[in-house]
Amino acid sequence: MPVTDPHRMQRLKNIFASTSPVYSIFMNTGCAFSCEIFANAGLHIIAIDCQHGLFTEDTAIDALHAIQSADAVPIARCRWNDPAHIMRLLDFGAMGIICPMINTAKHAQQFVDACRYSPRGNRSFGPIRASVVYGAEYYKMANNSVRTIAMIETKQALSNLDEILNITELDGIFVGPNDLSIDLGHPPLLDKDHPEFDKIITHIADKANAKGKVTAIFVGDRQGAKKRIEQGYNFIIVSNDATVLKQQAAKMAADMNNLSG
Ligand code: 3PY
Ligand code: MG
Repeated sequence: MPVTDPHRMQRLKNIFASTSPVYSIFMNTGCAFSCEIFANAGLHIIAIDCQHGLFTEDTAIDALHAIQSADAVPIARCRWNDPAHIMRLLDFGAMGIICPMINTAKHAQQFVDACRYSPRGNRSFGPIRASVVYGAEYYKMANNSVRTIAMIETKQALSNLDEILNITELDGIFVGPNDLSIDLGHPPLLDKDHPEFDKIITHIADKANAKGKVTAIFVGDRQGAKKRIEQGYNFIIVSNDATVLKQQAAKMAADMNNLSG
C-alpha cells in the first residue's frame, strides 16, 4: 500500500490550534540522521534550518525523508524571502515555512503569496514530492494547510508590526531575539533577562495574540521556554541540533577526563 496520507497535511494546523504550547528544534547540522533522531525523540515539529543551518535544497529532501520516519511535522526556515526557494521547500513537502527578516507588510505579502496557490497567492504548481507524501488531494488542501510564519527581528519590523499582522494569509510571527536585540543596540540577548527587551517581547506577543496569530520565538533552553510562554508565546523553537550535540560532547569529554584525573 502506498504511504500517502492527506490527513498528515492537517497536522500542523491542528497542532497550532491546540491550547498547549508547541515545541520544536532547528536542525542545523545538515544531517538527515540527526533529523531522524530528533524526530523520533518526541518533539511535535522539526524545523529544517536553511537560513543558518548547513542544509542545501538537496539535503533538505534527505531531512524530510528522515523526519517522515516519525510522527513529527516537518517545517523549514527558508534562506531568505525568496519565492523560488520557498516554493521548492513546499514542493519537497515542508508543511510550514518560517521566513527570516520580514520587515514590512510588503515583505510579508510577498512571502505569503509564495506559499498560496492563485487566487490567494502566486505559488507555482508542481508539488513533486508533496503530492507523493500527502496524496492527490495535496493541491486542494495546500492553501488551508501550509502555515506561513514571518520572522520579526528588526526595529523596522517592530515599527511595522500592525501592518504585518494585518496580512490575512500570514498565520504567525516568529521572533528572532538575537537579531532583534542586536538591531536594538544590545549584544545578542536570546532569552536573557533584560527588562526593557522583555517588555518589547511581551508587546509583540500581545499584538500577535490579539490577531489570533501563532506566536513563536527562539529560546536556548527549558528555562527560556518557560519565560517566553509566560510572556504569551505558544510555539517555542528550542536550540538546535548542533548546539545540543556540542553541549553533550563537552559534557561527555569533561566526564571522561574527570574519571582519569
Ligand atoms: C534570531 O534570534 O535572530 C534567530 O533568527 C533565531 O533563530
Ligand atoms: Mg535571526
